[in-house]
Amino acid sequence: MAKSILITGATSGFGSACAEIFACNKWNVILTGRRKKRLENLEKKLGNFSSIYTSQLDVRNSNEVENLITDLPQEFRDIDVLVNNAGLALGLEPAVDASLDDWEVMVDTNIKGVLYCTKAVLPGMVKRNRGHIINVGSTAGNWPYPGGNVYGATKSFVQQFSRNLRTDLLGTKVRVTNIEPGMAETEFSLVRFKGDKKKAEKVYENADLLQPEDVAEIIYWVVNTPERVNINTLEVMATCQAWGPLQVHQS
Ligand code: NDP
Ligand code: 8X3
Repeated sequence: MAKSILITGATSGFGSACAEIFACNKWNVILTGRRKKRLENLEKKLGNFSSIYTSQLDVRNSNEVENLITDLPQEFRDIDVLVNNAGLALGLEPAVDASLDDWEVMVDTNIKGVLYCTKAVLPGMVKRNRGHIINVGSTAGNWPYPGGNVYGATKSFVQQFSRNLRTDLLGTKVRVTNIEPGMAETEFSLVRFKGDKKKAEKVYENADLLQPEDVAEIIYWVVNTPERVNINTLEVMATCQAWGPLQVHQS
């Protein structure tokens, strides 16, 4: 029987690339996101390779998440892998100038969304004594940068939540991995800069950054390691990215 994967934020970037690689490898794929048209297009594209189920939902809405799980058709019901990928950064201003509304959206999506999806899927995994939760963290959860204030902090939450989940799941065969990519060329910056295409393109200019399919391939590999292997965290950067020096303010 084909395995089943639920991907949040499948309408773009990492999520969409994950949908493609798992569908091409004959997994039953559950695709979610807010943009319905994109879900429909993906279903058309990937439906030739495997069974696809789409659901338009906002991960910030716990009822929508619960209903998705309750209403799944039989062939998708036993979820083997959950990819908690839906997420975003809004703004790059220093904390003093940042918008509180933006902070709340990031907390609600990147933290609460991960919690709602995990809580909805975990009981089935524990009952079946199999499954894998892949959380999409970020280098921003490990390394601070100016303007990364709340976005980075949400990803630190995801990292520690992933570790704590592992400790709670000890004795079961349910695995948990936090994937921590560095800068990657997706719609991430377009969203961060609220549709300002020029600003977004500037971030990726003249740099050979991570591509969505790079991250999807890593996730596919992590999931397909033997069941006895748990990759706890996997941090990955483009070769063209590295840390900077610590800053000193000299007056
Ligand atoms: P994209 O903007 O390309 O994709 C983000 C996805 O998240 C979209 O499919 C979007 O779908 C979905 N999403 C956002 N908010 C919600 C919501 N409230 N409910 C449901 N779905 C939502 O960015 P990436 O692919 O880059 O981002 C994917 C993940 O990777 C995020 O968690 C991000 O923080 C993380 N990340 C990104 C990096 C990068 O440099 N690109 C590096 C490290 C981590 P829709 O709008 O249709 O709802
Ligand atoms: C996205 C990577 O460095 O833009 O998580 O925050 S970064």
